[in-house]
Amino acid sequence: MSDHPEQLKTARRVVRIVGAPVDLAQSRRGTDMGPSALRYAGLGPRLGRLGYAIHDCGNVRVPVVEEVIEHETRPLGEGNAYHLEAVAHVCGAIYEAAADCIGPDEQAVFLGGDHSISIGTVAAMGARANIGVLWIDAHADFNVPETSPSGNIHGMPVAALLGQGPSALTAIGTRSRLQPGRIAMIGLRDLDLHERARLVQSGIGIFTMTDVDEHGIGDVTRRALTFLGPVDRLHVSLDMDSLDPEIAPGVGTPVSGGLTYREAHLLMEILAATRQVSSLDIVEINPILDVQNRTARMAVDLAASLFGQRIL
Ligand SMILES: [Mn+2]
Repeated sequence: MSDHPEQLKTARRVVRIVGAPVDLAQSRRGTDMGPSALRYAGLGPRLGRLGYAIHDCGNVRVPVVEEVIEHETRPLGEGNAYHLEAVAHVCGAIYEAAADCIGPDEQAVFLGGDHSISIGTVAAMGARANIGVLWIDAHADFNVPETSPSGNIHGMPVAALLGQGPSALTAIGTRSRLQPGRIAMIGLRDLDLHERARLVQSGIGIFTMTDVDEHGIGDVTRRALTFLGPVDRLHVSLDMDSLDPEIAPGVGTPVSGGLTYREAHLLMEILAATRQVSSLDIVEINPILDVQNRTARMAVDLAASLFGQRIL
């Protein structure tokens, strides 16, 4: 695949990069190194070659877990959510950073970090436009503390964005509460028991790996866009565990049977063709578990496809 700078003939569009080195919301250490892995894999220059003006806003300040534990009075907040106070604080900081750093007509790439960061990123992008969210993930991330088997908040962001779960999380970005009909999930294949029951009744668009097998990723992606209906902008929340672990081994919660390399690129290309994509989260990369930064390099390839790189 070659880059096509001539695709963007109008004034150079701006892409802001915001890093959120968070590993507080899951139990395997290492996702805090995701922003470094993605920058090292050349994310900025790669998007720059597509004709964008790239500005890196740096990282949001995130405490390390040792620091959090030292000051924490209750590790399990509101029943069953580890490091709730610290995660809520960080998500609020991500929300503020997105609001401060990203101009009204600019695009953004948020570098996780575990998937809790999306509580801040989606709320921030939703505050400025009527957005549709594509949640590309092996998991639904739709737990609340009462249903979560682990108490890890990276399994709760979608619920929080819909106003369900601990008030510390649902308070972030309340001005722009997302509706379930504005979220479509693609790639699901591993749901917790009680989460599944909640999800079925939620009104969220659900497209599992079975749908991908049965209808193909092209059809599934178009159905997901139809489900979202008319929106001003699209936010893509890309959990790298949506991909098959064979091609993306550096994630904390790998599940076999994920999207292939070609499926993932076609998904991105179809979304790019809408010309509505305003923002992207790249989350759950764990460089400690990765093989020579393969997962971050894969993510950079996918980001390029989402931001308009095409074969022809
Ligand atoms: Mn996730």
